[in-house]
Amino acid sequence: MANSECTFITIKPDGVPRGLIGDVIKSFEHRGFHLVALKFMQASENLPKEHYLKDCPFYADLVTYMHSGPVVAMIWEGLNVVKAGRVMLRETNPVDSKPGTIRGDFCIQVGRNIIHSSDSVESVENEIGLWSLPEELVNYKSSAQDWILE
Ligand code: IDP
Ligand code: MG
Repeated sequence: MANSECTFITIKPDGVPRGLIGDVIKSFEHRGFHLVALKFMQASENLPKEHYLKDCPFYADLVTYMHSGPVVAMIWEGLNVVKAGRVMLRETNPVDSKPGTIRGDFCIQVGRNIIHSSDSVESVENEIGLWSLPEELVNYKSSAQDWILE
């Protein structure tokens, strides 16, 4: 069912000390998405190594960045949430992201772009498995959903 589509969102290690956890969560909450798992954690070096593709030129820096401090790993559920999440983040390089988007409002450099969002429905399952999020899943009904979807 499209309403139960999930995406994997991570507030990266720069987003945590910059005090952006609440703003990111607020964006998804206010949009009408449903939080179903949340974990505040320190990633091992291995996690970003497996998460990202080895062939990119900035791979080593990316791996270091992604385990340089705690992250907030989450699963958000809702209608078309994968696509909507990408639109809310906007471009990988914040300089190309308009104000009003998460990256357009909260960061300026591609190597410190504060947030990850799954880029396709196909990648969500792999990513949440890798980050051990399925064990954090909480199944509950929010009465707000009756007012968010017809
Ligand atoms: P995405 O996060 O928007 O899906 P990807 O192309 O999947 O972007 O790249 C993964 C992450 O790698 C980016 O979010 C960013 O942290 C980092 N990254 C991408 N391009 C560059 C770059 O040119 N220099 C440094 N880091 C980069
Ligand atoms: Mg990506």
